[in-house]
Amino acid sequence: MKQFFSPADLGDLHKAFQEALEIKNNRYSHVELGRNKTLLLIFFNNSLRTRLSTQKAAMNLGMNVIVLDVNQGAWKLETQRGVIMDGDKSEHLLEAIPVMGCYCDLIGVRSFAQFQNKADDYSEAIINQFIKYSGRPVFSMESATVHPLQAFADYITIEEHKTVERPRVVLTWAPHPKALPQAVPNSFAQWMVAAGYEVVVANPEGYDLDPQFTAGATLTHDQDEALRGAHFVYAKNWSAYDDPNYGKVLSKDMNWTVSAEKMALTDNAFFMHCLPVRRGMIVTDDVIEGPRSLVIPEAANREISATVVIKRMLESL
Ligand code: AN0
Ligand code: CP
Repeated sequence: MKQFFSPADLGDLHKAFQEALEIKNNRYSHVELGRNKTLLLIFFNNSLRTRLSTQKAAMNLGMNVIVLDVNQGAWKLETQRGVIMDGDKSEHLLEAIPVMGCYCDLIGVRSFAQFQNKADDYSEAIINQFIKYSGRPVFSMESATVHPLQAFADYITIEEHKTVERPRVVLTWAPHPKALPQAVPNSFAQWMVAAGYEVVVANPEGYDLDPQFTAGATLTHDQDEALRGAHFVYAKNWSAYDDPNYGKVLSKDMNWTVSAEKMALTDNAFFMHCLPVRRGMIVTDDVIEGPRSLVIPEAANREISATVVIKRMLESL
């Protein structure tokens, strides 16, 4: 595997789940695979889970790991070509990327949508430059439009907890004070459809996601209707995708907060969220702390999804 963005990169998802279970059972079983190999993790944005779980995954595989927080200690990077660099940016991404590629065998990149130019964001302009100019296999650690390590961990978590063959999995928008990317919901919808589940996406008007990611899901603006009969409820905020409001916050409607009353509409559903989560906005304390909350198992499975992905990349070096 040379790159990791979508479920198609993993091939058969059920096989990937079996591989994940084997790794979870013995996470050091491939500790020789990464000997004398180096993983470089580049963060343009903050992270707790991705930073820790991806480092741990690489250590499970015997790799060396270098972590670079681009905005803390590195030179400020220009990302646009053709500009006169007379401002505060000392180095261009087009030199920085091949230099970084010299020091490692694999690269993970976190670079959120910038909400300045939708075409740049949706063409994954930043991470595609890493693919083009680093000479190394590259995986997304949440790039502009996708968060596949999260969606793979969520898929593993649902397979572990489902009690029916084809669960009803509901992705619901919930309110948040700041503009957030569409990457997590895009990938979640895409992976859950690929897994063959009954997928419902519920959001207020104006918050419809890019149809390329929701194809195969049922779309609704009625959260209560979506929640009826749900086996898994996945809450997430995202900003508007449609023009002319791309990247904007259009609503903070607290009627969309996932509460015990909302969960009572479901078929005793599990509650899921990728974290970090804002309590009282996205979800109430009782729901996230309750016995049906899977937020910690999801986070734990980030180590497992990352181990499978890095293992597959090492195998194809
Ligand atoms: C980010 C997002 O919504 O994409 C990261 C989630 C994994 N969340 C925040 O910035 C709060
Ligand atoms: N879920 C997730 O990716 O969290 P971080 O932003 O903390 O890495």
